[in-house]
Amino acid sequence: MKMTFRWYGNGNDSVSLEQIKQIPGVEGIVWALHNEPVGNIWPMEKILEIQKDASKYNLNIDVVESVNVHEDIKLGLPTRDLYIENYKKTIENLGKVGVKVICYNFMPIFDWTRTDLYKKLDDGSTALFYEKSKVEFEGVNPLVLIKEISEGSKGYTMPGWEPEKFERLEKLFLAYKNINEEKLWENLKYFLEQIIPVAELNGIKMAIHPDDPPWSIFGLPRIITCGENLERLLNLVDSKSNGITLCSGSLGSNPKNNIPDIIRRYNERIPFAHIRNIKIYENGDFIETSHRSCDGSLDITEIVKAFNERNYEGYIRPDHGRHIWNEKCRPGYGLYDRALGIMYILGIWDILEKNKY
Ligand code: DNO
Repeated sequence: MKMTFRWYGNGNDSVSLEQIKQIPGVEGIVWALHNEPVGNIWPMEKILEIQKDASKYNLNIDVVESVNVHEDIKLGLPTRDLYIENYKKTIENLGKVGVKVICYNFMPIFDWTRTDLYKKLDDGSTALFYEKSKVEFEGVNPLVLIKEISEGSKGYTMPGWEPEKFERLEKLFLAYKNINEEKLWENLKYFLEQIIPVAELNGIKMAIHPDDPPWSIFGLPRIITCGENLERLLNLVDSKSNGITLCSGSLGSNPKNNIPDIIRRYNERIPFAHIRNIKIYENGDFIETSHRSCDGSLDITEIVKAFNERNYEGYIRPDHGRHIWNEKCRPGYGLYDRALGIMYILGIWDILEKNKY
């Protein structure tokens, strides 16, 4: 297992590379060109800048999260071919600096969705929270809800919540009226059939991120939601470069998803994993907790064990953390709780390794 830490870039993150370097076990950053508009070719100069920054601290840049997929590709519009060509060129550029994994998602319009970014936990810390009744009722106005949530982000930008997308929200919703789950599968297949050979040639594994939460919201289709659909994804293009980002917290918010089982089954096609815990309430609401198993509903020990049993050699990162010790940071992406998460994951891993011999 190779430990990594998500970093948003100089001037765009409350956490510095120097701090990341001092977290035990971290070998690389998980990065992206966050200011590059979706659909553009990522310029070589900007990629090289990140490489230069990271190499000062001897951190690798093997994992990119995310090269986002333009909505026209997900919608299957005629303009998709242009954006797919651009995507291929970005893959080639990333291959030139030795990137090994590209995380992406295929969620229509919205990436990860929460209703409260600073919900108080019993210990006084705050964390990301999803309240079903705020999202899942007839007549919900996504525009109002999303505006309200982003305004509550205390000025930090959030990955997948690019403001320019929300200016086109009404038009996008109209366009998705013609897209059901099967059509979305078709559009994903079309995309993968073109980009996977390019990824193969460049030594890169594409790793799709599960939908978060893993069910339809605002009437939009969502397909990367469960073990069965992950298998369907893997079979769309049978290549080691067509893989999964195993995100425990995203898949895990549906209690029917057995995460250790999914890991044991597909580990060879999981080049990258996000590990975090969530506490699911009886009514289906959920909140992100510390990584520790007993603090949430997911058995993180069992999840790490499943990776360990398979001698997992892919990349792992702790996922969202709580906001603790008065840290001022991007929602879910502070230093302290994610660093604690790393120590917990590595602690479990080390014991399991020791017990092997
Ligand atoms: C949120 C993240 C997601 C994730 C994308 C991957 O914190 O987990 O935005 O990066 O869905 O494409």
